[in-house]
Amino acid sequence: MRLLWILLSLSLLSSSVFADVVIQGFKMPESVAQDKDGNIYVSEIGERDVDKDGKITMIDKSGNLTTIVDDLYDPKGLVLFDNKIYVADRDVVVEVDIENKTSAVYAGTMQFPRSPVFLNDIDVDDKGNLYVSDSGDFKSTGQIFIIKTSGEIETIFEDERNLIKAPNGLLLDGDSLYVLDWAGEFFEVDLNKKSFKKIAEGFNGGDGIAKVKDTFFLSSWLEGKLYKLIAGKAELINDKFEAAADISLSQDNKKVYIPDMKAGTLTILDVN
Ligand SMILES: [Ca+2]
Ligand SMILES: [Ca+2]
Repeated sequence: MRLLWILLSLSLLSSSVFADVVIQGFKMPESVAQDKDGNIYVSEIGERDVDKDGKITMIDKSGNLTTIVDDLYDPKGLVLFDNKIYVADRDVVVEVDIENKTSAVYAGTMQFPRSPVFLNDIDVDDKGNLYVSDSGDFKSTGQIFIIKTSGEIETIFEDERNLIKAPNGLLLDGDSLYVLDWAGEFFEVDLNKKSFKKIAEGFNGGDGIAKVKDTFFLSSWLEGKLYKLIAGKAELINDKFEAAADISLSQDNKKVYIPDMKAGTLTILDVN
């Protein structure tokens, strides 16, 4: 796998027109993020509902793979902040110290105002407050929490009409929090007004969100698809995945990383 990645990297450098780079060998990869130095971190669930086989794997710039921690349950969404990784792991948020390769519970189940069932995606603001989605029963019991730097955890707004059923993908952009619902709808939450509106729909089994300027990339886990969304209009750009999970952008905004949970791969797609 390591050699394959290096070969692909070399071919990438030598060619301006290239196919997607696919890195193989992950066990149920769910989420991905790149740090400022170019290292890529992937969460791997391992076997579902099996504890202590969940991992965070680092891919460095040379293509070497290193296990950062391997004692997690079913890790999903991850985000980087201040040299640490925050990862949604079932009903807790775990803090991973990259340097020391250790993990510790950062937000425990009982700290949440309502017990989370299926914590899924996570994002962070510039102060270190974490936003985390709970997909609940994947039908109608989802919630979105903020974990403040003080340790206090709150639901971010009351969705009395239950319009957001099973929030999965989250993306923070200024005062907006974008939410991709497993039920297929895409929402923008105004964090100041604590109100939200629907931007688009039709992403059944929606999972990850990435954003470059006014262009969104949205994945459907159920349909194995990647969409581009501009001004509310969706365009299918790839339907070859088995289960396109929680996508993210490269630091230079030129590539989208797509973990395929069923295929066990990470695809690097040039979107420049
Ligand atoms: Ca597991
Ligand atoms: Ca997800």
